Amino acid sequence: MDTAERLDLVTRHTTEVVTEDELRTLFEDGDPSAYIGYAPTGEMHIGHFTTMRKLADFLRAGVDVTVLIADLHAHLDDNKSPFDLLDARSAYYETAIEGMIEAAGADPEDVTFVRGTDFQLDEEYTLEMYRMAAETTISRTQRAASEVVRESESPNLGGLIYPLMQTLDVKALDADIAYGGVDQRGIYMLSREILPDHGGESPICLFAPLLSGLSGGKMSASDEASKVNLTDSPDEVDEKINQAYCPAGEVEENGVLEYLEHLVFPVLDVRGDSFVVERPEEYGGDLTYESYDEVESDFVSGELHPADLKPSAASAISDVIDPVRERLSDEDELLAEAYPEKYGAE
Ligand code: TYR
Repeated sequence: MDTAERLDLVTRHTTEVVTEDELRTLFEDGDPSAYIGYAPTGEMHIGHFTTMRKLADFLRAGVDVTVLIADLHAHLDDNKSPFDLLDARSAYYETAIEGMIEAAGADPEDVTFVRGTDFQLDEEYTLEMYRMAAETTISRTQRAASEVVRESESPNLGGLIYPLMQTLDVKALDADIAYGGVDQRGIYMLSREILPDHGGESPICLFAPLLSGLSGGKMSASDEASKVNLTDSPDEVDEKINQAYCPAGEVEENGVLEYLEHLVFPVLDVRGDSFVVERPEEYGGDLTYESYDEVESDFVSGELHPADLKPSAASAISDVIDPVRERLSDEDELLAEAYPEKYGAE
């Protein structure tokens, strides 16, 4: 694969690359490495899968990939995960992420998994964190983390340490590329600014789009109807997609189309499959799509109606998440330990 092809693979379906020139130079110079971090908080859903799917592109483009299970971060962010659940949630995230990588057509064995506590308590790391704390203002740090860390009237100190540690992770993991959802932008822009003063290099950043919620607007962790969970049964997926905001001809905030564009088509592409919309003969019969753009253009022109799109989209989404669902269905105990309130014994 030449540099142009590798770059193409790595940057497709992203919202922003900071900067394209740096990325090109990196690929021309040798073997790049990338990392993505996840704080093991709530249950993983299809939004995570969309972001994760790119790891398959990285691997195919010859990029070394590390997944950081940022256990301490999950606690530092307003105690989203209680300290004594960090281990259980980390184990659940690891299993779910392996399932997603596999479902995306790559081998989870090719990815290195690391936990935050494996290295964030090292002396060198800790000392550098104190030095960073001495040199970075509260307002700059708060601004950087505002899209990630939970905000409240009286924020904990943990939310300020959080972005500093995320910055130090880039260096500790020796990553050339920091990859994540575009909500991570503020933090990594801070990293680009301050890491060179702390013995590291500014990371090249690659941001994935955040999917809209199925009810229109943002996806919400607490609104079950706003997203497809990885453990949802085909019937539940059907039901959620059927209820989803998907007005005829409208592309804006249309979660169903976004799922197709950012998850279903990239995965079908790897599997060499096309997307089929089943439609009664009287309405023109089945439609077969090789690319998302064709779907969008038929949807906008009115050739493809939401009532026909939804059931086919639901079954394609179900198909894509099926291997992850399978993997998790054998792991009752993992889920019960990670989320005792929802899955634990009464
Ligand atoms: N901020 C990420 C999230 O929102 C988690 C993360 C933590 C990412 C540490 C990278 C990192 O180094 O889930």
